Amino acid sequence: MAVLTSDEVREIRRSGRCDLSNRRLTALPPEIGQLTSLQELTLDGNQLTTLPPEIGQLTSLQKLVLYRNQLTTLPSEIGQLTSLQELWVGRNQLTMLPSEIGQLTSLETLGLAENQLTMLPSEIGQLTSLQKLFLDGNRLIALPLEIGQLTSLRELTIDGNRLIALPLEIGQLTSLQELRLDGNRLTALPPEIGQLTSLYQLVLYRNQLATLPAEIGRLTSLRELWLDGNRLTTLPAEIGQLTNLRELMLAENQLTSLPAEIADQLDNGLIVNLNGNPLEEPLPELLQQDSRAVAVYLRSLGDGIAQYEAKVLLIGEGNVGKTSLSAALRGDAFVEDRPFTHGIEIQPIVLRHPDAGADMTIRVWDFGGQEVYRITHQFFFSRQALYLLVWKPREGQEQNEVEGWLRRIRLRVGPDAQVLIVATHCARNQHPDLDYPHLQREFPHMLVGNFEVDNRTCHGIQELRDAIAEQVARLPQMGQKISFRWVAVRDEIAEMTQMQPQMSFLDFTVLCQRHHVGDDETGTLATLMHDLGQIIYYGADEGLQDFVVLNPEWLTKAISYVLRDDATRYSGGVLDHVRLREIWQDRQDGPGYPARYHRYFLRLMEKFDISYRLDDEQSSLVAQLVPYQRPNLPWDSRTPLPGRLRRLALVCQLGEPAPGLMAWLTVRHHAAATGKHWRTGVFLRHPIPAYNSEALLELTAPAQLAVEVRAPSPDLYFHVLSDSIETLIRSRWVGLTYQLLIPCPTVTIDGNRCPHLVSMEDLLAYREEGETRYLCAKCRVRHDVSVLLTGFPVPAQPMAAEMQQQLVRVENRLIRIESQAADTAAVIRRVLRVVSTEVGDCPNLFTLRGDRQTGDKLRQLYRHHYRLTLWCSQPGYWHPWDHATYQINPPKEWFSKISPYVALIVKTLQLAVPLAGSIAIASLPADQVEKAAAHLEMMKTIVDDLPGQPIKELVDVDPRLVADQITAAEGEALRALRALIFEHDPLRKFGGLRRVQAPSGDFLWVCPNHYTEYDPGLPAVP
Ligand SMILES: Nc1nc2c(ncn2[C@@H]2O[C@H](COP(=O)(O)OP(=O)(O)OP(=O)(O)O)[C@@H](O)[C@H]2O)c(=O)[nH]1
Ligand SMILES: [Mg+2]
Ligand SMILES: [Zn+2]
Ligand SMILES: [Zn+2]
Repeated sequence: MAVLTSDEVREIRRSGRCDLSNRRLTALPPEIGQLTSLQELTLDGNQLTTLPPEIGQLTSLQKLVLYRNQLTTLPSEIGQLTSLQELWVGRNQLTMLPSEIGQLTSLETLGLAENQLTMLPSEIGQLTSLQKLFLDGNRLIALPLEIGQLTSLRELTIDGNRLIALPLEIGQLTSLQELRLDGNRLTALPPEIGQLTSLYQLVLYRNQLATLPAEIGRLTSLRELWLDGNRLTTLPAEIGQLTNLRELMLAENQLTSLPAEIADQLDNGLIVNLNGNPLEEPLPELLQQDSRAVAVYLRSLGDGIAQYEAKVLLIGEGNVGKTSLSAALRGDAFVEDRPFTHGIEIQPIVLRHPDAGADMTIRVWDFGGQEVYRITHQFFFSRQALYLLVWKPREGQEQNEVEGWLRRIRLRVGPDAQVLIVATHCARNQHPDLDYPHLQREFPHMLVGNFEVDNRTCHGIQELRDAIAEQVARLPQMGQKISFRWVAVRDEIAEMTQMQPQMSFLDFTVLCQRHHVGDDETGTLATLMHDLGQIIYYGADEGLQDFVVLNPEWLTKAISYVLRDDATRYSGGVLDHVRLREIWQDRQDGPGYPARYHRYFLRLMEKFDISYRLDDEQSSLVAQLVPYQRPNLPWDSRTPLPGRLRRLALVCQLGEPAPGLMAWLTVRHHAAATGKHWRTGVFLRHPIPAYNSEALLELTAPAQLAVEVRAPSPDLYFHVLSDSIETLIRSRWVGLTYQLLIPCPTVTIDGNRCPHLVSMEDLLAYREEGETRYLCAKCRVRHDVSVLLTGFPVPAQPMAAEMQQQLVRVENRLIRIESQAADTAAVIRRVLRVVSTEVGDCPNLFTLRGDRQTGDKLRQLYRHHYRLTLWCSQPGYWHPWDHATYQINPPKEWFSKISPYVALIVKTLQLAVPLAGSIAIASLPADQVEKAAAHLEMMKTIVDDLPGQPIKELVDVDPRLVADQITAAEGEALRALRALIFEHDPLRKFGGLRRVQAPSGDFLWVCPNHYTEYDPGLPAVP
């Protein structure tokens, strides 16, 4: 045979195997038929367009691999290969199969992926030994009914075809364990799907399913159900019968709620992904808490009743007639010379629902319009409410005034806030001058009406009332069901707020019990009421967990007294705690606040990012009151960069000024405080000295925030800060648009910087396209794109190589150590960030070691007893936390399942735990480093024994190369780990590890020692 040497032929005869892969063969010689003893023939990766009929003579053939060729058909003689067990014809150009394929009755595996099949012959049904059938990436529109005869089938993969329906006969495949149908055009599933009781994985994402049949509930072996990207609006209650379900993927559907029947599964750790669904309140808030909170809520709906309630907010300048309007809407008499409103007054009115035949209770929030209330009142601008923007037509600037308020609403609530504009003091036939069409253009989705009223004569009031009724009736929560017990709690609290503005959590629990709200529900309800702005309660805070503020306005008023305190302002924002009595207790202008609350208030101010405690614990810094004057700084953007440092700079261009931004940043980053802060800026130093990183944050214009970081390796701190700014904007000002720009680094002759800014997006596009240089349009200097983005001239190089070079050059040992520490931290941060978006409710850093009793037989350990220890993930101080140790005896399969994640963690921990001898870069005390290293070493011993690929390239990770997503295998492994931890720790105590949010927005699991950095408890107040 021409393609084989005689030696090869001899060898083939001897072994029964022939491997001709990747030989560029365009045809097989007919002589192939003479190799009748051949059992295995591999022709992978050639250019075959047909097979000779003689192939049929290879009657001993058990495995035939034709993967990656150009076959358009298979010869009918293929049917003679009756010993064939595996046939792989993936990635060819088959448009049809010969009917003789049905004669391959020994066939167990048939791989036909990525061909151009539009239909299958009915004879396929004769392959009764078939266990695995791969048909992904073809053009199948339908499956033959005979598919139902493949009763040995365990795995069926048909993703990426054009199926619009499944035959009912699919129900006969009762051995099927995995069924993959993603990327088809299915609009419904046949009820017969319920007969697939061996199924454990059902993949249906990216189809057009609008409903699921109730019979899905019979798939009691099912562990994973993937339904992302369909058109589901509801789930059948029967989904609750899938008691083995571990993962329910529902992202990007049209779901507004979940069936109460899945509450138990949620309690047992079912992972539900509901991103991108139009969920009803309060599900989004509850999903932020955790899945058990969702379970509590779903169960509470058992006694739910429809609620017809809404919130209407009256806002506008002082003295324009808001309180008078509120009175007129209620039908109360007009009052001349009304006093100012202090704080907020809440009054109910009842309006008829325009078509539901029910009365709606509307709580009207009347805000005091004086300037001093502005900062604190914006906390109460809630979504899901109707805004009445009240103004008084006079000479002058009203148009600006109205626009200003619309902006303020949009900033806090977002561009889809609903606003009615109401002009007061308008007698009949008197029409104020307001350019409403212009406002409609400026705020396209916000304005729902423009009214003119007179509160004295009640002109226009009835029309306004009707318009309010019509608008609130459209709010999404109108008519929604809520447990009547929960409603009773909420109503009782609303009643008592004027008399009693706060209570202990214990009293809150008692109140709940009175309305039959059980202990299991109380925490969830309290947190939910907090999220919805009805009370203030921080259940996870050591100092505040026992303090419930029933009347939020009572608290914000106390805070505004501090913000208006002249003495604090004169002392540069430093609030001496001794003064608190004066500020809060001994008020001339109204009732004061008893001293016993002062510690709570101070702690709440910290929670609101208004102040932080200074080192002496005797005073706090109120960041909104720091001096305007910028102090002397170690450097600013004009200072030349010392040779051993690199810089990264960024300008965040805001759509409009964000009041309080700098103050909030100052408080959030107080761990990095240097004592240099002013009204429009702050100078920070990273708290870990080894990183030697400094940062200047400054508002260079009211809506322009400049950030510059200087360090041997600035990447870590730069990203921590820019992430923190983005997190802050997204959580505080949903309606604020912003753009990230990179300043041109050219220094002009006069020592200033070139003022040109280039968008980060553009630079990233440059980099993606492989453009290394960027030409500044202003100063005409070319800059290295990579320097602008990363601070380093060379595009991403594996860190080890970079270190090696530096070792050779040994310029300055210190620089090497500093940049290594910070780079390492940057890698770890990115990995953990990505991981925690996959699984947020469970610590995810861990080590495994063999149990001591059998410690001498390390080699066989992985079959028996292990200890799994979770780690504290405090940045820079990663360490094992012995109290979170679980004794586990998982089956072998579990190890192969989690090994992709184990590999990721070992790689990450190798960076976190410095090798012996380079302790200088560790922030942990030496003994702890040793311990951490010992944990890791033991983990590596186990990992080496694991089935699967060994973990090779361990250290060479570059921070800039860490993917922003983990792989599907890593994700699956991570979820398997989570399931095991939950199994061993049903109360989810994690040995005292607690979840906190760092200023950067990252969620971390930290040990009690590190927890105090995030939650220092109540301050001592004189
Ligand atoms: N003629 C006339 N007088 C009005 C009208 N609305 C309010 N007033 C008077 O204007 C004054 C201010 O009205 P308020 O309702 O207290 O104004 P406000 O917006 O609540 O003021 P703040 O609480 O300070 O924000 C009062 O003396 C009212 O009597 C109106 O439509 N026509
Ligand atoms: Mg008022
Ligand atoms: Zn320039
Ligand atoms: Zn710790």
